[in-house]
Amino acid sequence: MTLLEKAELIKNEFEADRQAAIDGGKPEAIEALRVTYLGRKGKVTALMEDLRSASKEDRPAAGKSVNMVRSHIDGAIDGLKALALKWELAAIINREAVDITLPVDEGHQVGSLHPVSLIRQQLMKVFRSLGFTVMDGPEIDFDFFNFSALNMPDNHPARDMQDTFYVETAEKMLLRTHTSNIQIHTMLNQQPPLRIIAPGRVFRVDNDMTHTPMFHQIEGFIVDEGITFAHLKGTIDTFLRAIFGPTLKSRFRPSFFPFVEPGAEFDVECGMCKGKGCRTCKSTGWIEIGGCGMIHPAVFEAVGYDSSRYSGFAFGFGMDRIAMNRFALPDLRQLFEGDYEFLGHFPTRGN
Ligand code: FA5
Repeated sequence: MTLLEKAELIKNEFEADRQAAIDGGKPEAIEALRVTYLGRKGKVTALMEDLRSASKEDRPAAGKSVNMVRSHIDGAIDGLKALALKWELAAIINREAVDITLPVDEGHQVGSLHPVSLIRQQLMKVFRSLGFTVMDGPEIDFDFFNFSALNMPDNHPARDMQDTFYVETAEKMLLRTHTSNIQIHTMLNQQPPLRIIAPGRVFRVDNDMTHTPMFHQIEGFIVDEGITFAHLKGTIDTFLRAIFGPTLKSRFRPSFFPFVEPGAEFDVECGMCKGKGCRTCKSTGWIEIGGCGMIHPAVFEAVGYDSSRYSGFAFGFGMDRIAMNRFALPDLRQLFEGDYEFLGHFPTRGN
């Protein structure tokens, strides 16, 4: 048999073996095939050795044909190796398949929402139904947005009401102490009418039963022609009754914030003692949950609004305080201790 014939025969044998290996579907058959043809003692290797002993005249034609068979088998084996990998992967997936229709293992507990998330979800639902747009703002901000533009220039004594974490940067930056910075960001970017709600994290150097260094506020404000304190009262009344129910006892107290005039603070009856007086409410029977008022003309001037045309109200409420009161928690810090047992008592979903 000539070398050319031998090469042709090996090619045909390979084709038959290849088909058998594919039909068998076993990855190990592919490796065996490679060894049979390309291994040290393989059929193609032997053919290459035969080529060395071919006569000078036969060598070019025989060499061409042997090389063609070799590269054909080489390429085919590479293809088969990729196929073998696919088979292996399919076998693993099959072996480790998860039957999602099986009942949940009794030992697993379903997570619940954090109390503050529950309150935020409920509040957002109410405010969306009242036509408010949700805004966000930076937690690390320039002094200007957190203080100066809110009618608290440098050295204003009201800055001491909110003990601040400063960030060491060339320009004066800080962790925002309240969500009121969003008032300024929004008003500088948009023209009235505005109806905005903005929940977010805020930070202060604070730590006791009703204060934590990180807490959550929800800022709300409306700017339009003809907005009055009655709109503010109506809005607060609506959203608090949605959280606490229609029998909620609450009160407005006159108070001072440089960015509103007049200003007020808002208290609800202490959820722990139902107004009788306890450690949590410092025997007053009330828990302060937020501040509010009519937006000060100086704020409108800082953002370029015409204060003779527009009026507006703003409020900033503590969502942790609302959660504390709603779920009758004696200490606000419980919300941030990550105690799985404690957190597991709350519903798994909001509304
Ligand atoms: C403010 O932060 C004002 N920006 C609110 C405001 C907005 C007034 C718009 C007028 C117009 P105050 O510092 O009182 O106000 O905080 C508001 C609420 O955040 C408090 O009533 C309380 O519910 C909550 N709060 C304040 N400090 C803490 C704290 N350290 N931990 C938890 N809640 C807090």
